[in-house]
Amino acid sequence: MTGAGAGARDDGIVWSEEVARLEQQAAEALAGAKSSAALAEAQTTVLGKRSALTLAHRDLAKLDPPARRAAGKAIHDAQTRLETLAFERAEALAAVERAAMLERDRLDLTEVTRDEVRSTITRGRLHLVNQTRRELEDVFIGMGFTVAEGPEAETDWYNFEALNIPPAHPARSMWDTFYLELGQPETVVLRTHTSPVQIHLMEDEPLPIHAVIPGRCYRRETADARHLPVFHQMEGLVVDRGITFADLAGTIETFTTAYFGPDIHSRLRPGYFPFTEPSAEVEVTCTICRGAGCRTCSWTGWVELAGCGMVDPAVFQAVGVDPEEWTGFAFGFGIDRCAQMRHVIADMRVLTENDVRFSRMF
Ligand code: FA5
Repeated sequence: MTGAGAGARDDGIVWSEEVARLEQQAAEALAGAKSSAALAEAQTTVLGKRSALTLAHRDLAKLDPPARRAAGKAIHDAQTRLETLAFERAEALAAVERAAMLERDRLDLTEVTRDEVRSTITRGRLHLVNQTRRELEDVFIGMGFTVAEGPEAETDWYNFEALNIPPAHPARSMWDTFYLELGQPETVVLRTHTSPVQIHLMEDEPLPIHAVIPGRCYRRETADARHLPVFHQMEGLVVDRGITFADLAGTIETFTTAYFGPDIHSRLRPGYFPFTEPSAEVEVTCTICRGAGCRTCSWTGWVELAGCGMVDPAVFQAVGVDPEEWTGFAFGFGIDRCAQMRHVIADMRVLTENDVRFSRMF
């Protein structure tokens, strides 16, 4: 037995004695381990690839077939018994260690004064995105808007078709969509934006409408400094008589000044959305680099906060609103994006990490 230092022998009795001796040594090493870490080490030594018992297998080739079988079985049985022993020892040690940990972590409140408790326990708070959603709601409520909600799972009709995006319309590629396995294939989606709630409101509510709709949206997108696959938008919809683009521009300007303060530079750029005409994008100077260009703003100096525009007559027709009598505007702000620019957060992904050191900053 090379591993056991016994040399090549074919004497079955010597083999079984040697295996018994190795098993005894190994069992003592396992039983003597005082912690889970020490046990893991002992297991590697006595049962691992380089253990004496494993190496003993190598010498079996030198034995006669009957002696080889007997010795092989003796080694295998010894290893099985040692594995059981190691398992039982691991359970016993884990129980002792768990009990010690509980004892260590136990709070003895009888020894803590009320002031000490106050100084160690901090109050929880809303996540920054929820704080921002509430702040945006407050600004719009102050401007005369009501707050509405809508479903996160939508049919294709609400998310796309009623918004003037028929099947196979090229604009569908603007939104990488998660489809749910419900009904006919590709008929139910996780909403890609809050705009379908415009349709629900026009179907369900009497006109005029002045509403904002906060909510979660989903897109098959890889997260990066400005994008998350699950994010939040604040939709706005105004339908009334005599509404013009000037009302939209004034509303956006009032909102950005109220939320970001008078020093922020914002602008409207021409944009395209199938459900608004004309359409625009709302941008602000990147607060990370103050317009100089950085990774967050893709070196443009500007960050897009929202899409907006005048409600397209095709959308009014889809819900039976007379476009001769009513006009309106709509917008969709990214809530996470607003929080990012307002609080100068270089990478939006921190919003999903739930690191309390970050949460405590707000
Ligand atoms: C839309 O979703 C349109 N529904 C907006 C709209 C509403 C236009 C009403 C006209 C009328 P867009 O895909 O550009 O448009 O998204 C609007 C805003 O949501 C963006 O400006 C950005 O602030 C935010 N946003 C979009 N995708 C993400 C994302 N993956 N992660 C975080 N924020 C996002």
